[in-house]
Amino acid sequence: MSTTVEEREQIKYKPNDFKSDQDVRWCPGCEDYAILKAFQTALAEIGIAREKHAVISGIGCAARLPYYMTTYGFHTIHGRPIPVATGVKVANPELSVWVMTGDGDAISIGGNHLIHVMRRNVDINILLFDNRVYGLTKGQYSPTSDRGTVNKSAPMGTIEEPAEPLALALASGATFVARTSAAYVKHLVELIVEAHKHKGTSFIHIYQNCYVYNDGVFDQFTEKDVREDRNIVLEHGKPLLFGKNNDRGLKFKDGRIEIVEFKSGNPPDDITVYDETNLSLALSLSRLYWPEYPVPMGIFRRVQQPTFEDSIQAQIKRAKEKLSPDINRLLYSGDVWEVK
Ligand SMILES: Cc1ncc(C[n+]2csc(CCOP(=O)(O)OP(=O)(O)O)c2C)c(N)n1
Ligand code: SF4
Repeated sequence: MSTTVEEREQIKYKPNDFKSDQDVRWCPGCEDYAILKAFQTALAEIGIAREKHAVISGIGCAARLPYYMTTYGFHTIHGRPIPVATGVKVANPELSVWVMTGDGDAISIGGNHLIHVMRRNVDINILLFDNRVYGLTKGQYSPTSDRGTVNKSAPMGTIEEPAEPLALALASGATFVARTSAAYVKHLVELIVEAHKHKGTSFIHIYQNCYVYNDGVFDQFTEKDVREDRNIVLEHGKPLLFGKNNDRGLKFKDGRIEIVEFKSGNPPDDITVYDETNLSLALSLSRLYWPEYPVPMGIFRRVQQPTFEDSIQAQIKRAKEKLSPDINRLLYSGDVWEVK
């Protein structure tokens, strides 16, 4: 018996309801599996009908993800998932639109689109799988690779400063910006659910281990025994504290971040309280990195602004009311001539 969308919306989904019949083709040990699992878990929690989601990707290992979902999906071309997703959202604002992209796809060839989607505030959700390497094409360095990375495409080490995706997103005007690691699945699920709730472009930067071509690049701060000392979790309205022994915090003063050490459990009053609407604070935190600083995770920025598709719909409505559309009048207006 067939069911209506409304009836299906009442169904309580389980993560496996979002699993397609396709064989997952990532290498054994790849953290893309963890992101897929987190995404399926989050969509089950979000609970809207499967056909109300569209998952769009470019090309790369990360970009295979739409095949593994029982939602709508489109595996497009390298670097172009964002323009396609923008078109999908503008044409059908009812859809929840997701972009699955790698650091090559989003920051190299697709970097321009990333800037402009954020500036426009299209209500789509972008998950950046950052493994700091081109996985699909067998291990060339990417724009997020650390300076000095040695691999087949840089046998003597890269000589470039890496791009910082979060700083790029913040500077481009993104209204929801977050970071986590594929090693923190529960946190990733929470961020995906929050991204879905946000109206406007949501950007989640995910550190993702490529087991084959760049294994262990994030281990220094994501391994279980060091996490608490080498990460700091940002929470709106809460002081910036970290450390297994609850004995360190961050102070934001005169545009700079300072680490403050204190007696366990006794933070001084001048530890900065996180404010997800403070752009300068978010930008300063986006540049912190281990070993000088703990690596920040969580929601860096969340603000409400008009979305691109709402503004388009409003403008179409105003134009219709004001201009009483007439296609013939349009075609024969201005510089029109007949070729005989
Ligand atoms: C126009 C174009 N240029 C280059 C390529 C080759 N290519 C395919 S995937 C890729 C990079 C993949 O890296 P990333 O986006 O970081 O994803 P990952 O495979 O690491 O998940 C490149 C350069 C292509 N398919 N199309
Ligand atoms: S090449 Fe790397 S990113 Fe691609 S599937 Fe294999 S482990 Fe994952």
